Amino acid sequence: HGLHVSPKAPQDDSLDMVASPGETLHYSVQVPPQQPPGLYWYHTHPHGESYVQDLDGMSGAIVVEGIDRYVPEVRHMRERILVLRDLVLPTDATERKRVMESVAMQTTQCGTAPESPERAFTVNGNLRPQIDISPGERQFWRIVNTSPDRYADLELDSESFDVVALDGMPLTYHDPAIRRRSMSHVLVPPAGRVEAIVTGPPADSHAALRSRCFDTGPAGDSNPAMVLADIISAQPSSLQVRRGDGVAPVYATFPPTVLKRVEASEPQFVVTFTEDKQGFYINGQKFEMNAGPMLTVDIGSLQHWRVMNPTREVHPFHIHQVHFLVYAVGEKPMKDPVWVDTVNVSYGSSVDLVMDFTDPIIRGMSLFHCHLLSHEDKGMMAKILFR
Ligand SMILES: [Cu+2]
Repeated sequence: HGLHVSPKAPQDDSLDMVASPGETLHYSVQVPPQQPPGLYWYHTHPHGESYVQDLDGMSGAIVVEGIDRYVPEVRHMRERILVLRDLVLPTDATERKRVMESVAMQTTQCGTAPESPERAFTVNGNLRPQIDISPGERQFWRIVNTSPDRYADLELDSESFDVVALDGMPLTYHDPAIRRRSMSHVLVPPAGRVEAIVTGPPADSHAALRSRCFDTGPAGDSNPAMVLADIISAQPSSLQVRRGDGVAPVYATFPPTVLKRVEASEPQFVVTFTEDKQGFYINGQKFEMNAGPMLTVDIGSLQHWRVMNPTREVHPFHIHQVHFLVYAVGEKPMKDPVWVDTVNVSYGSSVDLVMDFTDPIIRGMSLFHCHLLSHEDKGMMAKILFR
């Protein structure tokens, strides 16, 4: 997920490489030198089964090394990889209450979603683990939300996240003037990642990593606030400072005039998410395994896309093989545009994107879809041919 690699077998082919029971698949993925270094992940992608397989845990984190070329200070920090997964709440009422209480799950209605919660987040497989950090210590946290459909609106009690990368993309990668961004909370949609520097709270304070209530809309699933982990004051640990590899960082800057021209142009393609009792659709079409591509794009271009969500619930938009710049929400310009590979599209709203189709490595048949995997399974996906 998120790698700028070929969509052709035996690489990132999500269409034809499906292992039947007893079968073995052999992948050989060539990650290019220009891949932005950061946190990525992998998960199975069989249309119709993606949701249950991801929920069952068929996924894992991938680190593309080299982020310290862009943010050298992380060489001096303890690094943690935090994989968020789901624990399905027990059906037994007493057990269910016990689990909900153990993570201090919000019991009042969260947002406009009327249903009661079904899951709790785990961190590296544990419900509400403890994370050690000494007062004032700075640690480098790399967090991936592998949930098939839960949003993690992450927050620290004590302070802000010093964000250095989103979706594997260092903030500085497209703009050397930006190094880090202080954020009081970070919305990590299903499949999203955040990499941030976190500072240890004072010794006498109780602090936690939390997920805030996120409003998924009147037709959405309940996504209540809960504690993900307790942050425990610990003695400073001895740390071996990692050495850099001596490779200079590469930047991929687009001239501001070029980006502005694309942003100001009419959308070259509009993605509209819709749903009804029979299924989920992109531009009125339900995904068909044997159908041709919904569109073909020629490699070498930046394109303005708009993603519209007229439904009554949120949908996270994702496209394979590329990152895109999110620069407007509800057709209003964003103060701090971000390069990501997965973006939430709020209900009754839209996002405007600059798609980066410049890298010839992505040639082949690819996919874009809603990353609520039950929606993808029920048709909210389409093919795109990179030519
Ligand atoms: Cu969706």
